[in-house]
Amino acid sequence: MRGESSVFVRVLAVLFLTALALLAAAPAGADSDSIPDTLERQLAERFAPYLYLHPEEKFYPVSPLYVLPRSNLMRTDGSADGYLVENSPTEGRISALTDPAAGYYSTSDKYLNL
Ligand SMILES: [Ca+2]
Repeated sequence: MRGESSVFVRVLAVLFLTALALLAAAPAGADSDSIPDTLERQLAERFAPYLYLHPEEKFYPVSPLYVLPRSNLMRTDGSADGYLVENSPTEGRISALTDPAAGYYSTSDKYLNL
């Protein structure tokens, strides 16, 4: 019994090392990683989320890159409205603001005419 489990562990180890070798030898693909691009596409298609919108929905999802240039970067100062930090912030500017306690927020109603 003990010998059987030892063989099983060896087989698993060989399979694992073979899988690692196959991944390492896989074509890099256009993005230069070790995962074949066709597999990436298949996984993306298989697990892509479905988005169902109500037939009367007025506001459709848009890219953040569309909204950012039409928004204001604001910061709280204890008042009800806060203050303007920057018009049309870039994604680089927004991604640098990593402290949630700093009180930054965005408004876009002025530019999107909501
Ligand atoms: Ca790839």
